[in-house]
Amino acid sequence: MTRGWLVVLGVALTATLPARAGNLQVTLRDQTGAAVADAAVILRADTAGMPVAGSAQIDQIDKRFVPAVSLVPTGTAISFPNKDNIRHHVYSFSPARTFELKLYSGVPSAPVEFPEPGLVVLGCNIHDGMIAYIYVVDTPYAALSDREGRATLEGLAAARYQLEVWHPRLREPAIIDAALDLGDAARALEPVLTLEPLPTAPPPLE
Ligand SMILES: [Cu+2]
Repeated sequence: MTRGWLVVLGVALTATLPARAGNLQVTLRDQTGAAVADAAVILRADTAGMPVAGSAQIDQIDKRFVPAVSLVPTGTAISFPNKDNIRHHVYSFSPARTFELKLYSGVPSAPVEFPEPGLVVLGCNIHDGMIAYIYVVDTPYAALSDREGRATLEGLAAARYQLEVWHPRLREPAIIDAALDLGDAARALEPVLTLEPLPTAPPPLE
């Protein structure tokens, strides 16, 4: 095999690759400079397509929901195992998904599906302090920030995206950039969020 032939082959392979993908790293801080964990960093684009639904789990341990914040794609089925030796009564009155798992121990027989995008706030009818958040998104490009306030979105097709951030301490999702051009390069952004006090209880069961 000659060297010239190898060079030609390399050019041909490059030409058949799809548009190259970029990465976005977002580091979130609040108005005091503290890192913001458990924020949903979301990119939307008309060309993004729909996410792949999966499954998830939210446990009840020591009268707390674990994890307290979940980010899931639309269509995800979530199970709610009760790992305490007392009964819980899990409910949501959020418009994106209203449901009730009446007083139970152990693992409910069926998981709960979340077909609509939006915020779902969970409570327990027995324990007022129990609260958790499920943020359901209809885009494949979303990630929760870690303890350092960092979220990385990889494999992004070159496009113009709307960048949103949601967090339990934001009254509504913050639009960080309505027309963020992401090409094939890596980008890093460091938005500052103005956070409100954390709610201490979910909306009451009526
Ligand atoms: Cu409970």
